[in-house]
Formats: sequence, structure tokens, C-alpha cells
Amino acid sequence: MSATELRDAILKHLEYSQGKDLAHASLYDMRMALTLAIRDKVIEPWFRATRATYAAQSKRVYYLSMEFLIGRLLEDAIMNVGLTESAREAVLGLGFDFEAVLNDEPDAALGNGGLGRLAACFLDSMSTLGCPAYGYGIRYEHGLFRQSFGPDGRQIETAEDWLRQSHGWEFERPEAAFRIGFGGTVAESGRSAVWTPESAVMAKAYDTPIVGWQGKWANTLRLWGAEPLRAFDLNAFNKGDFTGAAAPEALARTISRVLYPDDTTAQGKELRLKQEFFFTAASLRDILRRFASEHSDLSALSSRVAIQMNDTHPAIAGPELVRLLHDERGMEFDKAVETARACLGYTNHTLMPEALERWPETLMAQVLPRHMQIIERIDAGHARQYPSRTVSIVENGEVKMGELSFIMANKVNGVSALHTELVKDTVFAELHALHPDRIVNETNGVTPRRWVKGANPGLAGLITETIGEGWEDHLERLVELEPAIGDQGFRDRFAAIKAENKVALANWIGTEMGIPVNPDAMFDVQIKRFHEYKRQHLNILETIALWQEIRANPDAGWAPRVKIFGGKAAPGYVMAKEIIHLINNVARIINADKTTRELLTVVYPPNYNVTMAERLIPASDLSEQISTAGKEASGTGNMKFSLNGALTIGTLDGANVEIRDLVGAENFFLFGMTADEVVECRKTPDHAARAIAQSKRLKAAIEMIESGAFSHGDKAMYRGVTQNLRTHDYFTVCADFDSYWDAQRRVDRAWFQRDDWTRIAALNTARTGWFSSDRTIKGYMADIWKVAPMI
Ligand code: AZC
Repeated sequence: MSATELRDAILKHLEYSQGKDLAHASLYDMRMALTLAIRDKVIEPWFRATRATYAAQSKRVYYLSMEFLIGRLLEDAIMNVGLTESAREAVLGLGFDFEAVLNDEPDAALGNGGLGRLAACFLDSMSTLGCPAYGYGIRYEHGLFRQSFGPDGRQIETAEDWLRQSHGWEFERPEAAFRIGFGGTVAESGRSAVWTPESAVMAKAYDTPIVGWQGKWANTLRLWGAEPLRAFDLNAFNKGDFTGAAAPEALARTISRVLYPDDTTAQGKELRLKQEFFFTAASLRDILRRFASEHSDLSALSSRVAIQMNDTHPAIAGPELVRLLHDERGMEFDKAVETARACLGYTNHTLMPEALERWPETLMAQVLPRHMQIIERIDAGHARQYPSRTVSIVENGEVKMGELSFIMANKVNGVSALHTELVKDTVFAELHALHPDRIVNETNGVTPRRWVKGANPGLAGLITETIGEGWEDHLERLVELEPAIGDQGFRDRFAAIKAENKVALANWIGTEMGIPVNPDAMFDVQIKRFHEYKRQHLNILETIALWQEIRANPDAGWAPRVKIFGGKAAPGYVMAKEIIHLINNVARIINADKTTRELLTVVYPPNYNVTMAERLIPASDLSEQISTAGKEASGTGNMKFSLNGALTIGTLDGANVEIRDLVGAENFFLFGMTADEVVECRKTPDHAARAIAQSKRLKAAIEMIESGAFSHGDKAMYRGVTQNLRTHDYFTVCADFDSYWDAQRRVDRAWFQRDDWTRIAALNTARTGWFSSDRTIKGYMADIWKVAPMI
């Protein structure tokens, strides 16, 4: 499509979809018109893909996820259909700034962090590979909260409203609606049971087409919105009870109102359980409806249907599918269990015990009475089959969703090599012994379209110039860059692109935050959710120690650094919020110190999201991946940094291990204890006190916080953080501090060998093509879903 043709399409949508002429069009109108014009281009591959799948009666993948952290869609879609240049020219020709139009799109934050972003990368890869697939989730009215910082540096949360303006990508599907019940009673009738729910809501589908690279294939992201069965109580209204009249509607809509902002603590909230059942049940009904339109023999279900449970959030899929097959379609119970299991896969994303969902049996029995019975029957069946077992699904009055997912899945996967081994050895050790073939590894990946081509056009251009086209969907080809890295000319180009990205980021930080940063300094970046195991506090302690040493010894050859933080803390996570508060106040004090200004700046832009990551990662020199070993299941940010030519400072945790193997140990700043050593270390009750006693820098940094230096003299302000470090320190910040400090000084030295730094940065890009989510999805297709690509 030429720029002129696209221009005409935009004008048509301005007029007929937005009801505006060009002279009166706002930025929003222009963005919507462009979105609709691009969406039109996606329809053809979308229909083609759907028809091809129906014609071939292919097996389809259903990816069930409570979260899809998709971010903005417009730029990505334009790129995938190959219209970036035409779009830029057309929009400019109509008198609008192209970047401003792209930036007008709200960032759809329908997820918390890693797990949700992974689901979004998987959608892109499934479409790119021609894997017939549907993503199923919830159309949250409010995604993850918006973060700001108060004048005192504390995190403030406000509701996010991405749906305030109409969402140009989606198609409402009123005909695809299912009634989802809750509560009520169960009556036994013969061999099965009849569940009569006490209340119900409607799940209505909203479809977003997801187009793959070069527009060859498009799949559907189907998100469910909750609606009342009966919109409005006219009788109550007529009696003057206006609030009461709207009550049924308000109640029903609550289910798809907000995303739970807690990514690692399962809170056992009734509404959350209802959300999980709501979208899982609607999705399963949709899946069975589609199956029934093509086939009649339900025992063949697993030859046509692969359902992936992204974490335990959709774990109720097991019992619900059994219920649909047994109670509603008359399949014998054990066969229903077998059939369901043959369809289901389960991905584990964390070993953190507090994140493994458990529901009180009483709550489960009250919200989903029939499912509780089915769960008990599944549990009893498993116990009969494996009489030696000591674990069970229902235990101490709780239903354990991890065990339920494991038992109801034919494959269970971890998300990095190390994590998968730990899954086998720890959380599911006994179940693994009983089912030794069930656990497989599928190391995470990221989509190179968004995270290299879109986010870093300079680097993408250099790659294409060097190795030719076609690397975007064959990222393993990045190894072909390696011979070029020996050329000075290539390295200079590589360094110049990084420098350009850094200038752009420095300008943005200047405009957004009013903090001047030196683009020639090293950009040292830690962006991710705030959690003690991710150890942002280790980073800020090192920052304080570094500041003190620079002051004491200004000419000791410090590499100038800009320390950049980004990320949100769950609103109820007190310790994480205290760490955020501390970082902001350390930044305030350090940035005000004129004597160290050239060497150290700390910036923490609020409201980290996908869009901000796209800005930060291409401009980063150093990637902070410093979790307590054994705690970060994989990480995916770490992959994005390496691909964009940042060097990593990190522990042997998650996918860091695989990154280091690929880029070479000599090109990775390793520090800290291994997962086994951490476990050993914890056996010494005073490991933290000992580490503090041994490290004068750590001691001084903690004491400085305790002196009130960052809290206007208030000595008690950060007691929560410092006392925890001194007495408990479960995440071994203190024990790893000196090793981290030393690694940072190795980073300083490496920074001064700038050409060699660039060489290593380029090697990072060349050697990490394996982390494309295309590779990951091929793994799922072959090992778990048994689905063949259609293109
Ligand atoms: C994250 C893991 O913490 C991260 O290591 C991993 O890369 C990512 O999933 C994708 O697999 N987990 C979550 O986001 N949330 C939960 C509940 O684990």
C-alpha cells in the first residue's frame, strides 16, 4: 500500500468513522483513523487464517491467561504489515506529527509484569509462526494502576483508564456471550449432577486481531467483559431508588473492572476467584462450541484442542472441563478427566510459596460448589492410582491450585533451565517422581519485532545492512553479525547508535523529570516490578556506598553513571513501597550534591510500563539482573537488554544462566551466591549481621540511612528496610553485597575500555538471537501442544 493509498484510507475513516473533516480533526481523531485504516489491512490475513484453520480442521491452541500486557498496538501492527514508511509519509502529509499520533495511544496495561508480557510476546510469535491460536483473557476496564510519586517520594496509585476513549482495535461480539454462574446448589441426578447457580453474569466477547510479522497470519485475542443478565431494575428506578436500580449492573461489571495489582501474593479474595472462573468458564464454552461445529466425537477433543494455563490463574479449567464433559455431555467421569488432561498444559512462573494460589475449601464450596466436589473426586482418583503419595490437592482446608494444575495437565513447564530443575526438585518434587515425563522446560523468549525492530530502529537498520533482511523472524541469524564485530567501522556504528538512543533518552528525562543527565555517562538500568527478591535495595545500597566513596576519593577513576530505576510495587506490599520511597529520597540527596554530579545521578521516572521499557532498553549500557539466586524464574527483561547491546551484571538465576552461557562468561559480570549457596547461607541465623560486620561499605551505607540522611533527619523512617536487613534478610542482600560491589568495580574498569565495551555489547546482540519468543513457541508447539505451523 502506497502512502497515497493509505492517506486516502485515513481520510475515509476520518470522515466516515470519526465524523470529522481534516480541518477539524484532533490528534485522537487522526490516531483513530490511522488505527482503523491499519486494522482494515489486518482483516484480510485474519479471515484467511481463520478460513485456513477451519478448512484444515487444524488443532488450535488456546492460551488462557489472566494477563496480557500488550502495551500499545498501533506501531507494532504498522510494522508487521510493512507500512511504517507509508504511514509516516501519509500522516505527515496530512499535517500531523507521526510520533505524536503513535504516542496518543494509551498503553494497555492488562497485566502486572513478566507473566503478562510473556503472554503478549507469545501472541505475536504464534501469529508470526502461523500457529492457529486464540488468546483468552479478561477485558479489564482498568488495567494496572497508574503510579506517581508524592512530594515526599512515596508511591501513589490512581486508577488507569485505557478504555476511556474507544478502543480502536477491538470488535465487540454480542453473539458470543455465555452465562456464567456462581454459588447455588448441586442436585445429584443419576450418575452425574445438576448445578443450579445462585447468581450469574454474562461474559461477552471482544476480539482483537493480532497480526504476525509481514502480515502472513493473524490470530485472535478474545477478551471477556462481564455484563449483568438484566441491565437495569426499572421497578426500583420508578420507585425513586436510583442507586438500587443500577445495582445489578454495578455488581456484574465488578468482575471485569480491575486487574489485581499483586503479582506475587495470592490473596484468596472471592472476587479474584470469580474473575478466574469467569474467564476460564467462558473460554471453555467457546472452545467446546467451536469444536462441536466441526466434530461430534468428544473423545477426540485433544486431537483438536490444546489449552495452555498461564500459571494457576486458569487452573479451574481442569474441573470445569470435567464438569462440562461429564455433567453436561454425559461422558463417564474418569474418561472426562482423561480427556481434559489430554488437552491441558500448565506453565509455572514462580517458586515463591506465597504466589502459589490456594483457596479456602469453604470459599471454593460456596462460590463453585460443583467444582469443589469434582476436585475432591479428582484428588481421590489420583490417591487411588498412587497410594504412596503424600501430597494432595485438598489439604488443611485449602485447595492447592498448583497441585490441581499439575495433576490435570499432561505437560507442566518451567520457564528457564534452572527454574525447571528447581520445579522438579522443590515445589513439585513428589508429583514429579510420580509423573517423571510431565515436566518439561521451555525457556522464555521475547518478540524481536517489538523489542528490537520497533524499539531500536537504528540497531535494526545496522543489522539489516550487515546480514541482510529476514532476521526478524529468524533471530538465530544474528550470529552472522559476529564476523563484522571485528571491524572498527562496524563497532563505531554500533556505538553511535547506542549513543543516539542515549541522547534521546537523556532529552526525555530532561523534559519529563527536569533532571539533566549526561548522555556520555554509563546508563545503568534496573526496570521491573518491585520485590524484595529482585533486590532493588541491593542496588540502592551500592549507590549510597558509591556516592560516599566518590566523595571521599573523587579521583579514583569512577565511571560516570546514571542509575535508572523503573517499576511499580503492589499497593499492599509495604516493604517494596518503602524501598521505592528510599530510592526517591536517595536520588533527591545525591542529585543535589554538586561535587559528585559529574559522576553519579539517580533517576526514577514514575509509571514504568511497556512504552517506557521500549524507550529505556535501547539506551541502556548496563542491565541489572540481581535477584537472589533461585528466585527469579526466568526474567525476560534480561533478554531484551542483551539483544539491544547492554552488558549484564547479574546472579546465576533464571535465564541469566542461559544468557551467560551464550554470550560467554568473560562477557558477563557475575556476582553473588548460587541458589544452593543461598540455601546454605540461610542456615546461619545471623548471616546478615556477619556480612554487615565484614563490609565497612555496607555498614556505612546502612548506618547512613539510619542516621536520617535521606529522611530529613528522621531516623525511624526506613526502619522497616534496615531492621529487616540487619536481622532477617531472607533475600541475602547483605551476604551478596561485597561481591556485587566488586562486580560493579569490574564494570567501571570495563567501561573505560570503550571499544572493547562496544565489542562485548555487539556480541550480546549477536549471540542472544536464541531468546526470540519464536523459538520458545516452536518448543511449546512441538513438546506440549503437538500443533503444526500453518505457514
Ligand atoms: C514472572 C517471573 O517472576 C519471571 O521470572 C518470568 O520471566 C515471568 O513470570 C514469565 O515467565 N512471574 C510473574 O509475573 N507472576 C507470577 C505470579 O509468577
